[in-house]
Amino acid sequence: MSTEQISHMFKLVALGDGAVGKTSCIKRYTEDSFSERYIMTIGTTFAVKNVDVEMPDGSRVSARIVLWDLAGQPTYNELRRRYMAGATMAIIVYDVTRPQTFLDLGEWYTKFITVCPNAAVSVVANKIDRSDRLVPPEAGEMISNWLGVKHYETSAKTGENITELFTDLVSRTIEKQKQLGIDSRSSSSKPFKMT
Ligand SMILES: Nc1nc2c(ncn2[C@@H]2O[C@H](COP(=O)(O)OP(=O)(O)O)[C@@H](O)[C@H]2O)c(=O)[nH]1
Ligand SMILES: [Mg+2]
Repeated sequence: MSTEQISHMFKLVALGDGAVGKTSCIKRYTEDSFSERYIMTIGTTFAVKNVDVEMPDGSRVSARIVLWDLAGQPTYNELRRRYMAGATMAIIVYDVTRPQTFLDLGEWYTKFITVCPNAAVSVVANKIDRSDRLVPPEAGEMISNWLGVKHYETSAKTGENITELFTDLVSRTIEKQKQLGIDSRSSSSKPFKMT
């Protein structure tokens, strides 16, 4: 896909507790790779992915997603707010083997939606390949109904549902921006802008 054909540009942020698999989901999606080792990188890293999505009306749209991955858990509200600012979509990830990461979802959601009220959000139950799963699928369904967001069950390790998760977010973002009357074509959006 050449740059000229990209019609939309979006910023995505990955949220959720430490070690739930945020970096792994992004790596699986952008590089189709996975590492068992847990590497805590310092600062914010970016990945870029061009996608071609089919919209509900059958039309095809090309978009570029800039995926923001914040290493570590920001203690300062201001840093977290800057990281989230301008995002049109977010994944809020939890680890199905650690219930506490599920319990923390609501707080992540509130923090994000306060900064980006119009963004498309998906809650992600990650590590479903593991046999020591503790959080059942019903719990994820419940919270997604409660928050009014979509819910995906994924494994960054096997790649299950990873592409579906991101592709769906892009088409929902395009729909949402259309409804809001926002021109999200690349000439007018600034996914690298820090406020
Ligand atoms: N079994 C399994 N392990 C995973 C999965 N996703 C991430 N991990 C592992 O969980 C650890 C933390 O992953 P990472 O992506 O760095 O988490 P982050 O801190 O949220 O970015 C690493 O050891 C990964 O290999 C998954 O879907 N399945
Ligand atoms: Mg990470």
